[in-house]
Amino acid sequence: MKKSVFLGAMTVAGLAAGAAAAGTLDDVKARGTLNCGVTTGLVGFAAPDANGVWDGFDVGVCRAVAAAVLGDPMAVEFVPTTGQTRFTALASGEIDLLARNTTWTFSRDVDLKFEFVGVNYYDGQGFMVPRELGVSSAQDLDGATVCIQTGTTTELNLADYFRSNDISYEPVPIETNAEAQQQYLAGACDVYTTDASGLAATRATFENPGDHVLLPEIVSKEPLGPLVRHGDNEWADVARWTLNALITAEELGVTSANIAELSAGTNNPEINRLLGTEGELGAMLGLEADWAKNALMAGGNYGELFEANIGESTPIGLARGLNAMWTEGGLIYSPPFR
Ligand SMILES: N[C@@H](CCC(=O)N[C@@H](CS)C(=O)NCC(=O)O)C(=O)O
Repeated sequence: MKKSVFLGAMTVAGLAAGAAAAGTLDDVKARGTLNCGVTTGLVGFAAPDANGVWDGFDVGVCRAVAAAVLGDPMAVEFVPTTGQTRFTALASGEIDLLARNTTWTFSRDVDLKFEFVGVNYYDGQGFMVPRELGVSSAQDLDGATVCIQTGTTTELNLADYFRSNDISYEPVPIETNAEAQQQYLAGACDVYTTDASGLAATRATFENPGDHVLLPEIVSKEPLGPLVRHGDNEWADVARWTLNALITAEELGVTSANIAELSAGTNNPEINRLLGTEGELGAMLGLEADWAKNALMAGGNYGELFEANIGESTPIGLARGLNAMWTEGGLIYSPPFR
């Protein structure tokens, strides 16, 4: 009797520790699919295409991880999440990985107990207004109504910015980007504020993007990256080094076009370790030797993913800026593959 009570308590403690204790890497392998939390839809970052297939820069992270672990970039169950629901989805084990323009902050790490495995987009918060308002600076927004997504850093930064500049505003709280877009275009708010990349992505879907301006002020740091649960270290390693593989591949010039040729072996030892023809990096992660090759074949290296989904040749038109490689004056940098 005593023993069964003790075992019962153990089970509850085990559950409370979440899926992390069991090891998400094993769970994903056993399930054969990756449950990846994304946005409810933000074109360029994560949205279903005309055929209902999820596509985008954050989706590319999910597909790379699925390819690294399961050898199949399509073995992903996409779970749409809002600013509010994303953290519960991850904490409860409903998703294995959250790849949803989520800002790495102190409290999300330390208090909510998540582990950010890197940064895939260095961003900052901006403001969009209709051109006809004639506003040219955020300083001119005194008294404005502002559409803002709840459960986001945006909400907190907005309060900080207006307070420290001694200007007032009226928040119009909304749940999703689609709703924000609708409300903003209907004139329910004068201003839409969110991550600058999100503003560019949203504006690109407008009928007349030129009727809307992004104000020059960037009022925060928003390092956006994928995250997992605390204490799930092997799984965190897989996600972290998959992202690092995409970054290192760009640095080393490994692309979709040459990867088949390079994975036959090269005279560059780091390329060989990355692509699994030398060393045991895959086995150290609990994966096949060609894990990074599979991840790269899913959508190309970091720069290819950027250009194809959100880069200057897309309607979203984002410059690399801070997201250029460190060798090009940006912040994108991976530790070495050795
Ligand atoms: N980076 C901020 C904001 C993230 C956020 O919610 N961004 C919006 C606008 S870019 C979004 O992704 N919306 C997509 C959706 O509603 O599903 C955070 O982590 O709190």
